[in-house]
Amino acid sequence: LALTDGLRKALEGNQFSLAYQPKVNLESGRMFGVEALLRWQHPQRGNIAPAQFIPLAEENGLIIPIGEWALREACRQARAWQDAGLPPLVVSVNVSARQFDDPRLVERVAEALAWSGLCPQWLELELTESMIMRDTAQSVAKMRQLETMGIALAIDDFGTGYSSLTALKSFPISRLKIDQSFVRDLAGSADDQAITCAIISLSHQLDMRVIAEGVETEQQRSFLQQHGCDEVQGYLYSRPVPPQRITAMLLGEE
Ligand code: G
Ligand code: G
Ligand code: MN
Ligand code: NA
Repeated sequence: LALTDGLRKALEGNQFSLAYQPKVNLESGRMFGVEALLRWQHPQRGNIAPAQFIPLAEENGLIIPIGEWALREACRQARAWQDAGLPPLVVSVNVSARQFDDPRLVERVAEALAWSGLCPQWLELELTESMIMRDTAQSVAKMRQLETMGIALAIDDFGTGYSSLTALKSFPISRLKIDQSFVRDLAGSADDQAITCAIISLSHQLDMRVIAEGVETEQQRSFLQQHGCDEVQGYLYSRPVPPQRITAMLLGEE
């Protein structure tokens, strides 16, 4: 209850920020994008993890204004990097089920782009299987609207939900994100290796790119590269960091 109360005040109190985690192309070794991840600095309790407050915000609907703030802030930051003359990055923003169901989602995304001046080709939304598989016809319609605007769509945590492969084919998705649970024991688990290779193959068969999350070791990276994975994200490259650190990376300072 206390936490919910705090959440209500957090937006006006400027207690949210975004951390950014690099996404790296395995062929070129270059950072091509970043995932924006919410951070909440509570005045008394300090940092509160998204795993704690996002479910709460989903429940009480505060995820709508909080998610809108995150979307706008990520677009603003991506445009600011471009205005500083840095190589453009695709910025990925997580969308939760309640946000996806919001009838105003498409309008809010369009507004965030217009407000920030970011071209749609530099924005990607990360959706989950569960949220788009519930009502596939309606999801396709909504995703087509977003695609028509020119933004990219990815499926997050892929392999952990139930995807109908028939539905998957009909969605305008440009990227699958292999869930980190399959990457964790990649070096030692034949099952996880098989699943990972299957997801890579499925992605390419469906003309999508594929990124692995939670890559922490050189062994994992090398397996993924050898098996044709396009991109990686994880502590091996960088933890989620404040935007200034991304700026420094783009400048080649770190
Ligand atoms: O940053 P961390 O690794 O702890 O993220 C935990 C979870 O919080 C992830 O599942 C992520 O998708 C979710 N999350 C992080 N930032 C956002 C956000 O801006 N909006 C939504 N809806 N979820 C987010
Ligand atoms: O659900 P989603 O994929 O949006 O959330 C990503 C989460 O994974 C964030 O909480 C982020 O901090 C975390 N994360 C990112 N890279 C790694 C990694 O290499 N290892 C681990 N254990 N977690 C990671
Ligand atoms: Mn994500
Ligand atoms: Na994920």
